Amino acid sequence: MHKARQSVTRADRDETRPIQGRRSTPLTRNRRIYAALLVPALALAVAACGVTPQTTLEPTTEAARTARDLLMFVFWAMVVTFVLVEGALLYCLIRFRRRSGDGIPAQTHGNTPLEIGWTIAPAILVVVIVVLTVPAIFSNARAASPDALQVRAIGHQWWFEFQYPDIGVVTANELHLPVGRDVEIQLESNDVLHSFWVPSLRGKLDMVPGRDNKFTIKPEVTGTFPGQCAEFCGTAHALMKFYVVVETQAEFTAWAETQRAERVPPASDLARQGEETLTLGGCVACHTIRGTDSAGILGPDLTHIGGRQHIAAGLLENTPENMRAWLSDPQGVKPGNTMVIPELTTEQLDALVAYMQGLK
Ligand code: HEC
Ligand SMILES: [Cu+2]
Repeated sequence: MHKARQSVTRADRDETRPIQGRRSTPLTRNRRIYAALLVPALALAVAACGVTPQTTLEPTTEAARTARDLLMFVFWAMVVTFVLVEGALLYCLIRFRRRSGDGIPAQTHGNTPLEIGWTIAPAILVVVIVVLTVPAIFSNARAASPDALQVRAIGHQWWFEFQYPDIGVVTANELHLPVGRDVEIQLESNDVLHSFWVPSLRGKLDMVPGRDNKFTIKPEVTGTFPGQCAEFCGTAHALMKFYVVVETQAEFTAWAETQRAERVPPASDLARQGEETLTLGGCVACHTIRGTDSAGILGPDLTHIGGRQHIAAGLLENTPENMRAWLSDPQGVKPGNTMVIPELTTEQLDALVAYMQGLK
């Protein structure tokens, strides 16, 4: 059985040999050059985008710094190991290469000091990594201070719900936090596995249905930090993003005050028409807009959607054009998402867009 398989492989290899041996034509050579250039070009493009990049290398909290420092230690240890090992290899290849006239070299078997050396050296390195990692794990898992702000973050296919039980706020896809205060985030899921990840604030942690996962974040600088679901959760997983807005205590208090209130009543006839369309368009079945008949819980709370920077879980900036695009064709904008609505007329779209923008 084993033998048979081997002979097949050898036959295959023989067949492909003439093809592999062919000289590369100018065309394939050019292609290879393009392919080689593509990698740095892509890296540049990736590096160029994003004002506050979604990267673990720019930590803004103690927890994120601890993780970055560990990463850098392991990285440099790896670089040194690589250079030493590859250097030794290259040295041996060149220094001891076969020269013309050389006979068969002296045959040796094993070298006890060398073997002990290259077993102990990596073992020491691993021990050092463990000694650095264990305290980092404990410090990252520290309990929140008793006055910590409590947040429930709930993963839905494919958006994030945020509840602040102590201050009576419910919102989605944009988590506001005050700077300089412990926040205890309780991670939950409404359906499947998700993962909460804001690289500049701390490492990821899974949102597991029926399981009580939580961690503490203490934001140190104000700003807007991008986050992303980091556990494959279905069709629109890659488009399940969110933002964390870290602001001063005063800004946070004002924001929370606005969020607690019922919706701002429509300020124009067009917007009033928009509110009436909530029933015709079926929005009431899935969305809550406090102060109206809309009390659905399948989609994000829209009571203050007009004040959010993005829509569709961080996918689009919240502009009238994008809101219109979203309401005209939610499946086209975010394939697979669970918002299904009847086709709306131009008048209904105008009215709904005006209404949504007014829900500050
Ligand atoms: C079948 C349930 C359902 C219906 C009906 C529905 N929606 Fe949605 N809606 C959702 C879900 C689920 C999302 C989240 C989509 C995502 O990002 O994956 C959503 C997202 C949105 C968002 C973006 C919210 C955010 O924070 O990103 C807006 C705005 C919105 N819906 C408006 C409407 C309007 C207006 C109607 C009525 C014309 C409507 N929806 C009808 C389920 C629904
Ligand atoms: Cu996901």
